[in-house]
Amino acid sequence: MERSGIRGAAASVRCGTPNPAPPMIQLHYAPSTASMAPHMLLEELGLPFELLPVDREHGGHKSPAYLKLNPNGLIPVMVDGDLVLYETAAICLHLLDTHPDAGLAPPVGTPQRAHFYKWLFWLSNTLQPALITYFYPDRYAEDASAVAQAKASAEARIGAMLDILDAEIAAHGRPWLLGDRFSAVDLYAWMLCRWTRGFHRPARSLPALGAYLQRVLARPAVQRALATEALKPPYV
Ligand SMILES: N[C@@H](CCC(=O)N[C@@H](CS)C(=O)NCC(=O)O)C(=O)O
Repeated sequence: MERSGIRGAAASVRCGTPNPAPPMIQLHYAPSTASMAPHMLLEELGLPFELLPVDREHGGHKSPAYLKLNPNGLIPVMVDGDLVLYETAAICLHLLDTHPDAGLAPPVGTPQRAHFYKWLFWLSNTLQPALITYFYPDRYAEDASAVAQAKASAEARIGAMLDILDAEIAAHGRPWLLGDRFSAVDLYAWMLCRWTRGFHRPARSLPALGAYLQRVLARPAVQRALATEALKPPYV
């Protein structure tokens, strides 16, 4: 599935010398999974890219061909020329590093950049694993009651993490997680908050966090990614 061949992938010729365009970035993805963050980021960056659907239903992410790209058998994987990269946060950082002028992360070496790292790591190594426990509790417990307990305890821990996000946004009173500057952590946070939409106390129900999620949702790049992934409301 080619998503954005429409945007400038053609080779150009100058003074008779072929000047082939660089290969298009490819993102191995499945709708509503962790591939959403790099997908939305690619849209924000306005880059040409190709989405390659992974057939999750039939274990496409565990196939020998996919395991060569990511031996963990997890989605997403990004291919950028010779670079094959897994881990969602690493993919986002690579896209930001290669497109510094887009301004989707604060400048390196600044306190704002340090907070950007803090949130990116917190989201990917604290909130995201707790969500994985919630969605796959049977991987963490054996019998039915222990599985139910693992799920309930994950939901409670995630609730406390959502409170931290809500408190941060309420405390600074600015539109985005870092304050006045929209950045890639907003996309990452939105993706993870979206996954709580079936919770007893979803992210959208928290006052400051709920309004923030609507601001991220309103971004045209986010809308384009949702449409491409054929997702249906409620989006968050
Ligand atoms: N740490 C990995 C986690 C990725 C991950 O958990 N992907 C999920 C989809 S959201 C997946 O592929 N799950 C399939 C499975 O666990 O078998 C990352 O951030 O890329």
